[in-house]
Amino acid sequence: MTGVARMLGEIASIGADPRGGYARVGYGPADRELREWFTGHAEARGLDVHRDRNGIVWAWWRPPGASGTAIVTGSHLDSVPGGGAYDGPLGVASALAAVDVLRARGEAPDRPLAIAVFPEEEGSRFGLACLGSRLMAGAVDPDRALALVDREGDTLADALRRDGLEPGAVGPDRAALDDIACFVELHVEQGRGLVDLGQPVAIGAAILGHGRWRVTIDGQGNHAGTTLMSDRRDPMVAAARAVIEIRDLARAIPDARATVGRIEPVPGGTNVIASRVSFWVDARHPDDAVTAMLIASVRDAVATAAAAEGCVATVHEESLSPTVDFDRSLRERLRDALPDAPELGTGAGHDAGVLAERIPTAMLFVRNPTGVSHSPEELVDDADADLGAVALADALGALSRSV
Ligand code: HGY
Ligand code: MN
Ligand code: MN
Repeated sequence: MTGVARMLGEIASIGADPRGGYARVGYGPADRELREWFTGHAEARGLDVHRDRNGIVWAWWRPPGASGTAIVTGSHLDSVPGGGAYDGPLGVASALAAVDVLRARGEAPDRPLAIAVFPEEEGSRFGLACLGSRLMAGAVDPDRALALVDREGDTLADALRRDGLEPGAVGPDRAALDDIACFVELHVEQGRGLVDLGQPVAIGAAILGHGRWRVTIDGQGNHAGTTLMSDRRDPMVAAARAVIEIRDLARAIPDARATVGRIEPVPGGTNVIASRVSFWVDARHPDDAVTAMLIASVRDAVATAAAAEGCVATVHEESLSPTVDFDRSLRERLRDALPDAPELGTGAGHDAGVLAERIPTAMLFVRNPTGVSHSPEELVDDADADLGAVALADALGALSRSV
């Protein structure tokens, strides 16, 4: 028993979503509680904990004599609305457990080892996925990030200030990146690959390129009872038409995915024809050129659907991440350390994908018996959680000796 299940049990009641699952948005109260939980565990292990100017929490293990650039592991603690218990927290708890496993073996890394907890990985609050790692890696303009607005009208700058951080200090952290030899993130598998392979742990091969676009359709708000059908310019109808068309466009492209999981009418009254409808498109494909082509078709489909209802549409890109192939030599080292682990790609984005642009990164995936994620049904069996933590310890131990 590595204690991963017990640690996850300790946070099971934090940030519960009344609709099921969790709603742990970045820089919010649940996030703070989870950070305190992590800090307590890290400090109980004698790790040196600090939070950097981008809101990333670092817990350092610097054994006597350890030198050189660091081996870093970790993940995130925030969730999507209605998210599962493992997406993010499994990687953080497994990192703590991996330190315990190495110590129980009497192994101390030859290099400094850190556990990093990245804020707002899901982008559920400010719309930009992997916000903390993007700020660190210089993958988002700090001023653009600070101006991002959540559903309550708070900017990221407001949230940072309220969370004890200085908005003007966020931005690329070249010194921190230069101090890292490699980053290995353990994550619940968000699919059925390992179930089908009958294996508990996989090595990450690649991350599907993905982006998010906000579609806004403006029409004429009016009374549901006094407005004849022939006199309407209803953005809800245009949006409904567009959503079906977007689904059909993605269906027609092998390996493409397009999802509309969020739609917001204004004002949203039962007896009111909406004046505006916004919805968000999440589109993904292994080939970035195909993703670009898909979203160009989406723009056309949205314009056509809007025009058919006498409405006007705009499409705004909120985030775009290229397909990432994880570092080949790092994957080779992981294969040496974990010879039984298959290699799997993933359609889910991760901080490791953002950091891969700046430092060697890799991932480990742990079997999810339901294959479901971003849902309360996401699951990892306790025995597989232990196997994942031991695999992470094996990997970190090997990397601290060979990188
Ligand atoms: O959306 C994703 O792919 C990731 O879970 N943030
Ligand atoms: Mn996720
Ligand atoms: Mn995740």
